[in-house]
Amino acid sequence: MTSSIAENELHSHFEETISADLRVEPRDWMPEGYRKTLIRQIAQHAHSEIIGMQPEGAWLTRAPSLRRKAILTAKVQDEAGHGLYLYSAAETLGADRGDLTDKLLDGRQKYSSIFNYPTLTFADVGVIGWLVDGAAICNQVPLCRSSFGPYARAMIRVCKEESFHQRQGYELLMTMMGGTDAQREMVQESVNRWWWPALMMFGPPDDRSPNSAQSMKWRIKRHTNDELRQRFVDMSVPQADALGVTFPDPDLRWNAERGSYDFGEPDWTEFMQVIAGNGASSVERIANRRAAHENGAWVREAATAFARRASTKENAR
Ligand code: BYC
Repeated sequence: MTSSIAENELHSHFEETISADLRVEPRDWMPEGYRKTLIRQIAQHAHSEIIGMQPEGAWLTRAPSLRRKAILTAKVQDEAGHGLYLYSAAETLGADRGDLTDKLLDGRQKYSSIFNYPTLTFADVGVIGWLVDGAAICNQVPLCRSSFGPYARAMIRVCKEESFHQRQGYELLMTMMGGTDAQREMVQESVNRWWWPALMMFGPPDDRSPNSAQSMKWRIKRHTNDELRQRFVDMSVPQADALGVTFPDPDLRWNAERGSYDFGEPDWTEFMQVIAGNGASSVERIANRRAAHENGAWVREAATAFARRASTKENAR
């Protein structure tokens, strides 16, 4: 009886915190569903950052100049940093990082669909910066106001860095568009391959998004998948015009009544296939991640041995 009264009070306090638009912090009481949803989303996000190093990382040894190589190295390292902030945010909810990695490797947790496509040309590096980081920013800026404090704070830093990534991608494409016909064709061909997968990053349409309604109530998410997808299309079309490329969508046109662009439907069957682990590069991405994890075992062993020794010394004092 007493405990259920106490539980009700905790619940009301949690609801008041959410409706006053304050932040829930790790030591605060929270419903189990809220904790689980956050761990699911933050882990998926962290895995995406880490797996997301691979498609661009594949071009590090083939960058066309020292300058491009230095820029790309810095970007890929930034993504590793984002993964680390996010795993740390998940740990504040009681998740164990080793366990999250196991779940990624055996397919119990997902990572973003976008990283299951191969990078075939150097133009892909620019297009990923422009469209993939662009979509990530569109999705993540509202997450800076997410109700869970550590996630919201991690997002502020991530978004600053992603904006820089988007600029470098766009600048690379601008340079290529000012080059030869072959370079311009390479950019257009890359845009044609990445446009639809970029739209899929926002998740399934709202009427097929099982988690959105509850996540919006808890203010983990601030906008629905379709709202953010629309925002991204509206933002990207003028950028494509300025660049001199087109998007591969015959239904894309300005709708003056809505004050937004109408656009076609992404291939949701392809999306479901990709998130089920059947994307063109899915097997390779997980195999590389597994190999990196296994090759890093000695580092983890050394680090934990050092931590154990340090704490034994501390206790002996
Ligand atoms: N890919 O009910 P829904 C980046 C799953 S990369 C794979 O709408 P929710 C970057 C979803 O998890 C971007 N799976 O879900 C890095 C759920 O399955 P489970 C990473 C997807 O969570 C390097 C099911 O489909 N960003 O930053 O309400 C270089 C039903 O979906 C996807 C984030 O993760 C997808 N695209 O909404 C450059 C942002 N979409 O978990 C860039 C944070 C949906 O029930 N995450 N699913 O098995 C979010 O905002 C939300 O989790 C989503 C999905 C909008 C992605």
